[in-house]
Amino acid sequence: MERTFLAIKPDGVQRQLVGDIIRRFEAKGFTLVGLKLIQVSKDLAAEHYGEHKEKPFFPGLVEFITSGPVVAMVWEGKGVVAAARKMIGVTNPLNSEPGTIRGDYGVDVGRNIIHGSDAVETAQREIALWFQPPELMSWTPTLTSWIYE
Ligand code: D4T
Repeated sequence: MERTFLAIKPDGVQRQLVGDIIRRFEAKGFTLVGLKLIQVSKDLAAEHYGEHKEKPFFPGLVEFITSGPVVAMVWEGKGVVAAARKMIGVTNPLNSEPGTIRGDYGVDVGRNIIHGSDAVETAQREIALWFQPPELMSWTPTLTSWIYE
């Protein structure tokens, strides 16, 4: 079963959106298999956002992501990587559709509330970066047969 990595950024935690965000993914039918509240180190932030190292917004991005608690999560389900990106919205919250997380709650690109892996391979890399294998649970919700045919 496919897995994705999601992280509620410090703005989402400060704005008390954790419960709402988790509720959306639970209600959709996806399964939570990893969850922790962490203070992100500069090293982890730089590694996670390595592809943006040369971008002008990189220092501010690292500063922001390390500025307070982050909720790191792994979610499992059919097509969860692409579905989560749709539920999150596009990078700039002002361009995100209402009904998406960023579309409902965000304004600025540097305060876009949540991260979601952009592809299955990226998800695998990010899950390995943020979680140790024993921190991930493999379990079958009793609702499964009401979500999958
Ligand atoms: P993340 O990776 O946080 O889920 O965001 P996206 O996948 O939607 O977007 P991204 O990788 O292009 O950007 C990573 C991160 O950088 C911030 N950012 C981005 C910023 O502060 N200023 C900018 O101009 C851009 C393009 C927001 C998300």
